[in-house]
Amino acid sequence: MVVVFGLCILCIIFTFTPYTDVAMDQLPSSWHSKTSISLEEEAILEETAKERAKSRTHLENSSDDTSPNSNPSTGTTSDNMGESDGNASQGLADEDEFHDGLPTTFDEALFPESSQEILRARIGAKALDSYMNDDPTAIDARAESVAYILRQANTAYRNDTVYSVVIKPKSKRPPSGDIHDYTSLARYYWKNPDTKDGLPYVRHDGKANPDMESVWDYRLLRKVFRDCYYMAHGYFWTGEARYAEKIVYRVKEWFLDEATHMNPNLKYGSLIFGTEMGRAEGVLDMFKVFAMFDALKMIEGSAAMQAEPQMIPDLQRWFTSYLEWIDASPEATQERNAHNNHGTYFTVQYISILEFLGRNEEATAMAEDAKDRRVGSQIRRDGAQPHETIRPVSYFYSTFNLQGLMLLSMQAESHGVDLWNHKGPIEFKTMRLNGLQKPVDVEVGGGTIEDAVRYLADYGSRDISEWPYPDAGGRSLKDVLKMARAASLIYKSDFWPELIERLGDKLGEIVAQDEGESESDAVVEDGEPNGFLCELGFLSKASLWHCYR
Ligand SMILES: *[C@@H]1O[C@H](CO)[C@@H](O)[C@H](O)[C@H]1NC(C)=O
Ligand SMILES: *[C@@H]1O[C@H](CO)[C@@H](O)[C@H](O)[C@H]1NC(C)=O
Ligand SMILES: CC(=O)N[C@H]1CO[C@H](CO)[C@@H](O)[C@@H]1O
Repeated sequence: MVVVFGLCILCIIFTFTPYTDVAMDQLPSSWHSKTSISLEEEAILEETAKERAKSRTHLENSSDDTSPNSNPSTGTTSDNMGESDGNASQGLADEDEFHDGLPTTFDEALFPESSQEILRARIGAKALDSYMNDDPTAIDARAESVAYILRQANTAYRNDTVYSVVIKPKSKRPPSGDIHDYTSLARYYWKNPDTKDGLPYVRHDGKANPDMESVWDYRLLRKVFRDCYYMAHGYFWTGEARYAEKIVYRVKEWFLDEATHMNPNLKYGSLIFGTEMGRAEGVLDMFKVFAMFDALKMIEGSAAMQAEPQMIPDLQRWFTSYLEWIDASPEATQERNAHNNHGTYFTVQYISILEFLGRNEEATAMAEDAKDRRVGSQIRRDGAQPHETIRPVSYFYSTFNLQGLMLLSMQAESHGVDLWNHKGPIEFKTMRLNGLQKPVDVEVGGGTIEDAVRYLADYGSRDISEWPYPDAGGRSLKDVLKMARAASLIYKSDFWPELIERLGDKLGEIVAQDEGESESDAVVEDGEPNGFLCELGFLSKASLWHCYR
């Protein structure tokens, strides 16, 4: 009953998108598609919109460590959902003013012997040597990446505010009345002007309700993951023990402490006030939990972890209950059954939790199942991803989904399952996004992840008007470049160097246009520069960590 009601609320959300599949000519020239996106996706979209402005800031100021404009105490959360790669000013802090002696740059002398051994063991001494020595930019890339992560880690370390679901206002408690229940609000829903209590909320497309800002559960959940990930890297690259201590503190605060813990469910994820349950899309809120698991693995040997022998078992109990909730929840089941990025990230999330729980056989089975369910069914032989290109924001979601498929392939690889080279059978799938519009037959299958990366990289390097699908969103070419570089490491095909260069040039052109002047070194990544950490993660076959983004 509840589910049906939830679905009907979703049914109201339509956009009419003319659709022409120029590449394969399979679809009718026009049809209706529903836009139903999660907080995660909305946040990413806003991030892209800001990307141009941000990359400009990076260019101007990223190498300038002495900007008088910096304000480290406020610089950390001006990002949209605690999730963007940050306000450039946060990197410009005059670190000295803190007098806390946290490291700020990569220092060979501080690079722990134990970390060096781990790198050699997980990547292979020979492979690591050739990665670091064959590319003349690798040493600089390492320095740049570590400086970046230390800025993130230091900001995270210094933040002493409470991260917890219990800080939301009383008036924004979910229908259960339990403040420990995680609650995130659907972005475009407003108080109903026609009812006394304003319920149920009604949708105003494209107009975000500022009320959302009063509930920080989503923002803080993601911040826990992000902070832990970067502090763990801080620990790994510098040996600074305080980062590990703070990770333990944050994990206990968010998941375990009596007063501040979150209950193990996302019942009220992406909630529309006035309805009883959250939406399936809310399940996506948790997918970056893999970054926290990576962090816990990276600080395993720290004194802070050894001082808390109960933490991991307690956290495992938490995630065991959480999976029980997922398995029983109709919303989560709807998410599991999604054919697009929602399904991809559902599997990413579920496998990372199984791994954390040591349930490796189930993780392997799920990875095996992902061959056709996630990879085969989503990539066409030309490399397009039909389940994303049918959406109004097509290039961007193709990118987002492919990032998920690459994460998934990394996970699968560590269980001995090869998704990288998997191709699904070529077949026609009847697609209908919300079960209401006329279904259409679309060709799917026949392409690998490499084909999909190549497809996006190639179109990314060309003029935006050449993209054969309607597209109401932007492009995140930096993310595509990162994927292309990773793909070149994984597949080693001949065409990659040229394509990466072409894409890099295109990105440089865009940045230079924005600058109003030409800049030869204009290819600057938002976030962790050059994907250095990401590439090491791929080289280690996920035994070190996963790409954060
Ligand atoms: C700490 O994090 C919270 C939550 O994101 C934020 O509101 C606050 O401004 C941060 N404090 C500092 C000092 O960065
Ligand atoms: C960075 O943060 C500061 C302080 O919160 C803000 O004034 C500034 O506009 C932000 N800059 C960018 C580029 O977002
Ligand atoms: C875009 C931006 O933040 N630019 C700043 C870079 O740093 C100088 C000072 O070093 C500022 O004047 C700019 O406003």
